[in-house]
Amino acid sequence: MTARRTQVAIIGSGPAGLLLGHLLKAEGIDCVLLERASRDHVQSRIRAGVLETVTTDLMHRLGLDERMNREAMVEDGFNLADGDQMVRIDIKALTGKTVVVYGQTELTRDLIAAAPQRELEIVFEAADLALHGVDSAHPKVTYTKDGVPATLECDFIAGCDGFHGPSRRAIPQHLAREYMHEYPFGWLGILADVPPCHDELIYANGPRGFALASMRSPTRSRYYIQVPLTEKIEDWPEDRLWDELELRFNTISQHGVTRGPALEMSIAPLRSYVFETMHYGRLFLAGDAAHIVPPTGAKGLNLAASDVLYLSDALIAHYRRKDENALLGYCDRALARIWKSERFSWSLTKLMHSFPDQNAFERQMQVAEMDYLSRSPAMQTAIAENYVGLPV
Ligand code: FAS
Ligand code: PHB
Repeated sequence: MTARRTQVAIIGSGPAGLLLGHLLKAEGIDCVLLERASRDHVQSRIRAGVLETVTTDLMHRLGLDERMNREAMVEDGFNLADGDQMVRIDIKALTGKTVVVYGQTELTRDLIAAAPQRELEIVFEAADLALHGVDSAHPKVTYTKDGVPATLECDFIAGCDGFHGPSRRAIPQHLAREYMHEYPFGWLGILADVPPCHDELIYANGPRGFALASMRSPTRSRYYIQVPLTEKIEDWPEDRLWDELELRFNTISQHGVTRGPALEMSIAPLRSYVFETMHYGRLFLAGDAAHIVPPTGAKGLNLAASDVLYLSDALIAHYRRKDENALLGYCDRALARIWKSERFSWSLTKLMHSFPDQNAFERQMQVAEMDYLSRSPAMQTAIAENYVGLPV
């Protein structure tokens, strides 16, 4: 059993773990990332696509934004449609801010590629990981690497291991509160090297349900439609999905849908989830380990970024100035922004999806809200300021 020491043991090398690792290393704080999956698997996952300023600012602060600045698409607006009625939300005019389209896959690749030269150690394929002594002064993490047991002793553990990771379970149930809201549908997504049907994102609702036209580049598109939770990927031959997408977007988009072979197709369930507390002893949770939002508001990755901005601030204050207040204040500071993003993601999901048990009145509420939105600069501003990301 090899035992070694670091200051902060970070579990998980998704966006939360990687950004935190780089932020701490940049301040001379020692840390090691322990990741269950292989490097290839982590780098091949297709997830987020829209980045708020909080995330792009962190990449800029780390000096890791060169490729993002070269390849990302800056979006001044996005669109909400109900049937053939489409409202453009001019986020640039309404907030002075923009968002960028740059795949989480690319962001993850940039952060992993920069790790060696920044001496940020990432242990991939760290199996059988377990947390110990999180409520003591000497926490540690045990795991096996290539079948060899190992121990990482540390001052703090950052649980950045996503919704299905072990960190959250290390917090005694009686000290925590869970909030869960599950939606009666999932998102079927497809990624293909075809030009986007519109120059900006379109979120579309209608009699056939929700659909999203997004992109990764001028030649790579990402589409989603809502599907019942009972549906399997086998139920969706590619042509059936392209037929559906043409029905949804050909009448409202600038260019119409171009078909092409799928690079990836997957179904993701939709849920809203918050785990309170994000701090227990020497353990701190960040990102999807503590909260999930439905992807409708494009908030998941960006909330992971704001969490690690707050957590890195607190750890730097601890190591630099022996200031314990920031660590004690981390949870409230993060949750304040998390709950507002949960509300926005939930309300946009309610507005833009058709619910199986929806009655005529509820449907009329969606139609009336869209009509009000199309005429109200105040309502558009409220949506715009949430979409670009609330202040950190
Ligand atoms: P992650 O889940 O990304 O990373 C956790 C890491 O921990 C993983 O690498 C995992 O392998 C590792 N891990 C787990 N258990 C472990 C163990 N026992 N030991 C070691 N490591 C372990 N968000 C947006 O902001 N915009 C979008 O457009 C958007 N679209 C999305 C579309 C889909 C289909 C999905 C599913 C999500 C989307 N999201 C979006 C949300 C998504 O981006 C997440 O919020 C983001 O990945 C959260 O990052 P992390 O908290 O780092 O968690
Ligand atoms: C995506 O491009 O994957 C994407 C964009 C916006 C969302 C969700 C997903 O709200």
